[in-house]
Amino acid sequence: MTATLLAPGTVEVDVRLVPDDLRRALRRDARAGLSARPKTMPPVWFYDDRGCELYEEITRTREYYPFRTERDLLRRVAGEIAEAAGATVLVELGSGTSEKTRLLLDAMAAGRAGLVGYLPFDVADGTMRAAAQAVADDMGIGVHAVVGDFHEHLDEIPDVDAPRLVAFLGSTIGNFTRDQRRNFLEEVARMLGPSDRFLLATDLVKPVERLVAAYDDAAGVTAAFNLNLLSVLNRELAADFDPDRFVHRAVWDAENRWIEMRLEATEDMAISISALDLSVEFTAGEQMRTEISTKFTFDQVRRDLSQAGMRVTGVWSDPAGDYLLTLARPK
Ligand code: AVJ
Repeated sequence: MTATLLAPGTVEVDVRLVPDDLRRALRRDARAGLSARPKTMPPVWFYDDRGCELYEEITRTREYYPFRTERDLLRRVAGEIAEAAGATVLVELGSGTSEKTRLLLDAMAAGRAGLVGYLPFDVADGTMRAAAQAVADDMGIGVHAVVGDFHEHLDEIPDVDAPRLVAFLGSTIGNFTRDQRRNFLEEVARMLGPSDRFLLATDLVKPVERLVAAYDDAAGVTAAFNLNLLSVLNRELAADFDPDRFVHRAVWDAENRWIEMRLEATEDMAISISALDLSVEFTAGEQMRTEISTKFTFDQVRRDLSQAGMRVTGVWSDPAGDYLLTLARPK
C-alpha cells in the first residue's frame, strides 16, 4: 500500500512493538539463551537507558574507531551519496539520535532531488519520537516513524510514492548472525522499488589488535557496557546476577571474522531468574556470548547484497580503509 507523504512539519508514529512485546521477547531470549550451551544473550538487550549512555561513552573512547570513522566519512561523501541515490525520502533503519542522520538529511535537502520526507525505524520509541519531532521542526518535512523490530516489522515501513534511500548505518548489521543478515537483506531487497536505493555501513576487517582493543578499551567502558546486561536481567527478570563475579572478554574469531563479546564467570555459581522460575549454573571460567560484531571485506558485502537480490552502484571508504559505505539497488 502506497502511503501519501505527510505534510511538512507533521510527525506520525506507527507503533508495531509495544513494551509488552519487548518484555515477552526478553523472557523468550533469556529462557533460550541461559539454557543453551554455550549460554548466549542477543545484544539488543544491552540498550536500556544506562546501556545507551555507555554506548555513547564507548563512541568517545580512543580505541573505538567505527563511530567517528563513519561520521567523518559521511561528512566527506554524504553529498555524493545523495546525488548517486537521487532519492527524496530517507528511510533510516535503527535511527537513534545521531548527527550522522542529519548529515544525510542535510545532503539530500541540499541535493538536486531535494528532501520531502523522513521515515525513521527503531525499537526505541522514546528516543525516536524526540528525534522525529526535531527533524520535522528543523527541516520542515513530514516524518513518518515506525517503532518495530528489524527482524519482524520491516514490511511495516510506509511505501511512499517517492524515491527512497534506505540507510542502515553504524555497522549494526555486524551484530546479526549469518541467517539474520541474509533474511534482513532479503527483506530489504523485497521492500525496494526500482527507484529506491539501499545504503549499508560495514566495519572492515583490519589488524586484530585494533579490533580487540575497540571492544576492550583500556578505560573499561565496553566492559561496563557488557556487564550492564546483567543489571538489565536482574531488573527486568528478577534475577540475582552479581556483576562483580563476571569479567568482560573480547575475542577475535578469525574463522567467522567477528569479534565476540563474552561475560566470563569468575567462580561456580547458581543464578535464579525468578520471573522465569529458572535457575542456571555457571562454572568458574564459563563464558556467555553477549554480542558478535562481524567485520567485512568489500567482496563479502557485494556477495551478501547480490545473494539478497541487490547490486552495488557505489562504494565509499575512509583513507585508511577501515570502514565502508555501500550503495545498492534492486537487481
Ligand atoms: C554500533 C552496535 C554496531 O557492534 O560495534 C560497541 C555496538 N558493541 N562496542 C558494534 C558495540 C561494543 C556496536 N554497534
